[in-house]
Amino acid sequence: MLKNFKYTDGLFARYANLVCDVVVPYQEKALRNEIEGIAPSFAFANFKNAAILNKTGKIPQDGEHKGALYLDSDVAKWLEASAYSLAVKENKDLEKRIDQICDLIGQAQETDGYLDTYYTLNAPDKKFTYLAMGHELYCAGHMMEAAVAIYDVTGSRKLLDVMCKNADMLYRVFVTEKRDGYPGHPEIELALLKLWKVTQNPKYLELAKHFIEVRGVDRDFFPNEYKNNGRNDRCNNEYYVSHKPVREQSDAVGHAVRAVYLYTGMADLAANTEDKELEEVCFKLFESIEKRRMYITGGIGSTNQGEAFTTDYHLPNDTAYNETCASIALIFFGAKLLKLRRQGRIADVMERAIYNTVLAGVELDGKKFFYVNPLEVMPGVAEKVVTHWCVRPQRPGWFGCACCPPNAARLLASVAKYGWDEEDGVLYSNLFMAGELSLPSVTIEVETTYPFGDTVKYKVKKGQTKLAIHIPSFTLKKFSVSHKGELKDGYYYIDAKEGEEIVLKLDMTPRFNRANSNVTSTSGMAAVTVGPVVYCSEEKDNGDIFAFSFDSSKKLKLKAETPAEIGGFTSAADDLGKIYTVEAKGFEMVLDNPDELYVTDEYKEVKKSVKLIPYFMWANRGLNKMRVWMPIK
Ligand code: FUB
Ligand code: ZN
Repeated sequence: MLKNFKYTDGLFARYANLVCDVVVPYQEKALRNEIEGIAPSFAFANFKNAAILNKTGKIPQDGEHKGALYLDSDVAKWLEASAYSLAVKENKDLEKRIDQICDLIGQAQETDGYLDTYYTLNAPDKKFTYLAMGHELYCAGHMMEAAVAIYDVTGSRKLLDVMCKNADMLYRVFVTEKRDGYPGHPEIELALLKLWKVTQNPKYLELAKHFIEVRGVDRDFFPNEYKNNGRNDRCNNEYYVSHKPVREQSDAVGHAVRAVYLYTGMADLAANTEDKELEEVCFKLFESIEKRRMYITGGIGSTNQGEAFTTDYHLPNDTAYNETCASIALIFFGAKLLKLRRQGRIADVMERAIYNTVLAGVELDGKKFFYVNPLEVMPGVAEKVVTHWCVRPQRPGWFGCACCPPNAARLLASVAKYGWDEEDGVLYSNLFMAGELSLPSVTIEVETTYPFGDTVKYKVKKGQTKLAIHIPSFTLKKFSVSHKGELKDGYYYIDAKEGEEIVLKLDMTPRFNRANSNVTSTSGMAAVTVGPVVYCSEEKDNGDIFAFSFDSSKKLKLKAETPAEIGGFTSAADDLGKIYTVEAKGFEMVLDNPDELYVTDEYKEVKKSVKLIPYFMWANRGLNKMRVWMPIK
């Protein structure tokens, strides 16, 4: 759907253009270590040095691998984002550079197909001996994804051939020669399935299935690797999502990105092999996330300890980890689940993740990024106190472990892939986006300012189709469609014919949300949403937000404003146009003597209104207190 869809305007067009014009060039410079004042990256340097070693037999002076051992994956994700950006906007220079980088990657590949600059440069005799943390298969997976993206968008097979050679080598090692083990960081499973789809080589499907099926069967595998690699600490199989064979898993546990990349591969495998048992497992895992382990913002992974899921309903706001990559993974997982069952609740979760955590992961100027996405921030505590050290109150320009920035780039450049789907003559509209979709069967133009507007218009310019429109759950009780159709599992099915205009009206009333009482961190609190967008209160607009309580008897008021009208945003926010803000009424507690720590009667409650802005726009106006959930009376 990527090449078939052309954005016109609106939020996703804004981000797709931002990725093309700012994010991709900025990240290329960051990866080339050309930006001063941000965490250095040696990602391209490592490929260059591996290529020199392959050519000359010698590592150049000072040419050993530097940086995190999975740095190759940053280049891969950036390449994937760049390829998608070419589908949004033609860019001959970038296309040429992508091609040159593919040459470099080919030169860094060893003759047998092995590709991983860390092991090639620093530990050639240790290949595949530390799958738990070695990340060779993770990096290979990301590079396979990049190869498929470049092939899809440009038709170039250069990197695809490199990665097929790599996959052939992996097939030989793990299937033909039966080497034990499976990836410590899942990713290659979903990537091999992509590679299989474009090449139709059955070995890639078989290898993906192999890695999925052997996971967690030998539970001593990673503990033994720890010992063999001189590690004396306990190996936590849950962290690696290898605590049980995948078919026995039912709760989302462990490192959130590892877990959800794995589930994505499992769901895709289930869909392509009609494996009902695996499908059932995937839905149990999804339900564990959707019903018990996900933040209102679509963030997942409650703790920084192991960047992991914790336990049911444990969703603390100020120490939330919510890695940007984990929410991106949730969108990938959702897209595969939708192939199995067309249920609107899956698209609801995708909306939560994208409109809140994923967008919050990128500064409005496209040059700074969040890795961790808390729902409450007190600048004096964040980053300082040991329990909050990973909570950044402002987005940095780069990270030593920079997995999230290029991941956000590849997602935001390819939202159309998740927004649309076509199967058995039905065109699914999963996410609303303004633009024109041209398929052999039908051309449809969509007009909308969603999520800052209540109307979505589908104009059938050519052809006809059965159109299934996702009706988000927030509006299921109140929506209208200009055409007669059938509502089933959160999708509205219509026969859309040439020349017709289908008008969908949604209920964008601002609402208070309450969490299940098992979520102790939000007890007595409410969060405001308008459609899929979660709102937050910032000190910049409202002063001491920690002294404020909502008045539940007062209606929330919706306003359409530009960032300039709200105030304090840089010009980078101007192209957002009119967004919704919410005015909420309530009370502010004012102590008679603010020097006191505790008081009984010596305080007043004064009436106060606060302005709420979309959560994804927080931390764009300097250091600032922020809160999503606030007490309600
Ligand atoms: O291990 C590679 C990446 O780094 C993971 O996906 C992230 O969670 C971060 O740990
Ligand atoms: Zn990340």
